[in-house]
Amino acid sequence: MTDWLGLPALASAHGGQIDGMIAWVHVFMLILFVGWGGFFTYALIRFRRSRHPVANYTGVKSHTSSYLEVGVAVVEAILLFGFAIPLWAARVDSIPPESEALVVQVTGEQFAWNAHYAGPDGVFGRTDIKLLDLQSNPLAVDRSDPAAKDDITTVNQLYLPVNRPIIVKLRSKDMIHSFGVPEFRVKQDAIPGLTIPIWFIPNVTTAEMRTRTGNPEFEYEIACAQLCGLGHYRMRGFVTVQTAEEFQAWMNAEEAKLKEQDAAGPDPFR
Ligand SMILES: [Cu+2]
Repeated sequence: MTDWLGLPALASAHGGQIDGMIAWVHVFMLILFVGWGGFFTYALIRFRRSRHPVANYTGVKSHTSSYLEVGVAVVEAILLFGFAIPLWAARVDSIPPESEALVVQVTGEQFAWNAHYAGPDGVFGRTDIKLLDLQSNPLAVDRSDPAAKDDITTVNQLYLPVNRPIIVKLRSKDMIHSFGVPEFRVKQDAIPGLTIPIWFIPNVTTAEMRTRTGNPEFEYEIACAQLCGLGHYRMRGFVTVQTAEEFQAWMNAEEAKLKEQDAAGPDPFR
């Protein structure tokens, strides 16, 4: 229904409402454009110099234009209070309980996206700034904390299960970045010092999307949507949306890797 907008393929549960809103705004703006354009043309002809050689300072006496302007304001109010604000409220107020969702901490930095999963215990392990190492431990996870032992971290790659609410807790290490995934109709600034939750339900797996778009290399892309420095253009991450089973298999494989590393003892090169 909103195909005519030419938006990126849709892959989240709430995205249809956003597209609907965008469509209404476009339709209304088209009506306004035609209306104002018509009025402008009418005024040019109706008040042409040959018919009105001398300016009339009294101006228009009819109230038609006032009524039209009130009409425009009413439609704008309907768009704002009837569509935009409720939609926004649903995004920022009705966050599902964390017990029903997958919670991922996503931390932006110049110029990468770091993801942190709590692992099977559902508890995010302690982080300690002293342990920060841009190469081996960009999130400064303290593996000596029992809750941190099963935590999974990735760089520029998110794995998400399909049809399950996802809560991304968005943070930034250095400056304002913006987490934008067009197919999910999600975009939120990451601000240093704040943890900002965003939530969505991805409802098309990467594999399905590859079939749908006919592009075997299709990937959901996290584009940094705030100019954040010289490397901004290469600040991109990818999201792989999987079935619940595939996602679990990925988690299990990561957990197995962590156990192996744990058994091998501390590795100074890790
Ligand atoms: Cu950025």
